[in-house]
Amino acid sequence: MSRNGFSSLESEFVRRHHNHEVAENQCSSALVKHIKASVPLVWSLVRRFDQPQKYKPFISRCVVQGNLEIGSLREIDVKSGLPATTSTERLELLDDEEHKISIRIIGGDHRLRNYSSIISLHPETIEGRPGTLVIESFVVDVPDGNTRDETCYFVEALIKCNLKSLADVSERLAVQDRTEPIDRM
Ligand code: A8S
Repeated sequence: MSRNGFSSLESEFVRRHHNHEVAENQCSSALVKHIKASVPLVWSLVRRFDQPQKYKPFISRCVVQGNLEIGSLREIDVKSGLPATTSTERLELLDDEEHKISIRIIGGDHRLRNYSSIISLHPETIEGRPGTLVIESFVVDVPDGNTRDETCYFVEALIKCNLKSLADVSERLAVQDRTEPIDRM
C-alpha cells in the first residue's frame, strides 16, 4: 500500500486511465471501490449517461436532449438538502471496450466549476466470484473562499456516497441474477 492507500495495481490503473490536467487553482483525487458484481453488470449501470439516478442517490431527475453520443448534454435535478438544485453535464468519453466513461460539468447552480470526472472498471475476483474494481477520479476548481482540502473533502464525500450506492445496487442485481433460475423452477 502506498501513502494514498492504493495498492500498486490500483496505482497503475490510475496512472494509465486517470490522467487529468490539473491547473494551479484546482484539486484532483481518485477513489476506489470493490464491488461483488461482474464488470458487465456494473458497466450496464455506469454507462447509462441518461440515467444516473439508477444509482446516484442525490439525483431526482435527468433529461438528455437528442441521441446518446459523445457531446450529449444532460440536465440533472438534485434532491433537496444539497447546496445545488441543477447541473448541466456533457458526455466526454464512453468506451465500451475499456469500460471507461468521462463527464464534464458545464453549468448549474452549484459551486463546482470546471469539474471533470473519469470512471474506469477493472475485473477482479472477490471471494471466488466475478467482481469489479471501480476507480473514479476528478478535477475541479477550488472555489474562492474555500481551501483545496475543503473542496476535495466535499467532492470525495459525494463520490463515496455514489460508489457505495453503485455497489449496493450492483450487488443486489448480482444476487438476483444468481438466484433467478432457481426461483423459476
Ligand atoms: C457526480 C459527482 C458529483 C456531483 C455533484 C460531485 C452534484 O450533483 C451534487 C451536489 C453539488 O453541489 C454539485 O458524478 C452537483 O455526480 C450532488 C449538483 C454537481
